[in-house]
Amino acid sequence: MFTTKQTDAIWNALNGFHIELPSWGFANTGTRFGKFLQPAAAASIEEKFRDAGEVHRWTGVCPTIALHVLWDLPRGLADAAGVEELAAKNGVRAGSINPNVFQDQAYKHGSFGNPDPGIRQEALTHVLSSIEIAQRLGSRDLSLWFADGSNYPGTQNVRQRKKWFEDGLRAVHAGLAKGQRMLVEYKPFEPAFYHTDIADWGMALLFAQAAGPQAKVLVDTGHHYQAQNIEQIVAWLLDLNMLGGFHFNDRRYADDDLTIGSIDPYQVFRIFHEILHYEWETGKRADIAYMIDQSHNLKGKIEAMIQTVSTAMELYTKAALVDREKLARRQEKCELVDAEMCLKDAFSSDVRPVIREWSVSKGLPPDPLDAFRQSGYLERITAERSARNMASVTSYA
Ligand code: AFD
Ligand code: MN
Ligand code: MN
Repeated sequence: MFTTKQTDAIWNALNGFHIELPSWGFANTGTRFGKFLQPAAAASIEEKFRDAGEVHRWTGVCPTIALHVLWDLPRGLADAAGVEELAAKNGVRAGSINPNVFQDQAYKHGSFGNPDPGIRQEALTHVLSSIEIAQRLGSRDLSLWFADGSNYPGTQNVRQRKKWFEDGLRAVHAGLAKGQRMLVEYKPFEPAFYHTDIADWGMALLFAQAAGPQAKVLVDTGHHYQAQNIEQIVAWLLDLNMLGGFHFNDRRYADDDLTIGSIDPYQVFRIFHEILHYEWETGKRADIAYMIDQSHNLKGKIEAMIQTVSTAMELYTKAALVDREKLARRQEKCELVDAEMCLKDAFSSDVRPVIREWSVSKGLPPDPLDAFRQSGYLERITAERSARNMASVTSYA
């Protein structure tokens, strides 16, 4: 059983915990080998808001939904008014705004890093229009991911592209309103397979610092080489006040976009621990956007999202159980096993009963997944959407 101090730590952690849902996590997605369509998948921003509202209704910690400009607001600013209505109707607000400079044919050789100045300008114009949408929707964060890179040695001038990115990101920063942030995301490879222009946390950090004080780094947990120590990167960015937020997912091999904690829950726990230890040591709340960036290709979209949110709550509250005074003393004295046990004791605690108590105290169900399954919502949207969703499926005999 937990002491009062431990129970309070869990409750305090939950009272301040929010995690943002990705609109694209409710729609049919796939791999480069194709998509397996789901009868109940969302196919419009209306349906994505509705499904996100369902996840927030049962979990209570997902008040915002990240939007992808081209996919969710194809008419740009003209679609913003509709988004506000959807937010009011479904109880979730627009969260971070994701420009899309990686799908259009024009971006075949890159966006901000494209040798063609006209295409670099086209990409910048799109990102600046995304800032306008963010301002219109009251979204603080612009979430920037670039697929830019090259596939073969010698095909692009890496240093020149670095300069073009510095210019482009500086121009984006100049377009930000007061209080807005631009989060620069890095990724070592995919879709580029020889070099990616923003390939690691160091490049993202330097680009963000060059762009201006409202630029921060976005850590996508799937965007690291297998052996990388992500929590060490998190600790450095915290210390530099350059950690803007996360795209959470899990991975076995690469950017697999699996549900949080499905492969390595201890790694997510260690990331949360670094953040909570920073807050304990500094007395400052880390101003971090916790966001999900997953692609539920095969799992049911809404079930997978509820599972993800519940897992994030568990790992975050486990990290809140670390006895920080004891840990600090043991680290100073290099009492290695005892120091490590401060983390392992917290990680091995079953926080689910206390989370259930907290949920019930907030008028939420003790088991959000069960509540969702009992609600009949999945049956209703399947009846509404399956004919449309499965119409394009042709079975191969
Ligand atoms: C893909 C990219 C990157 C980006 C996300 C949403 O790898 O993580 O943040 O799409 O645009 O997962
Ligand atoms: Mn991401
Ligand atoms: Mn990714």
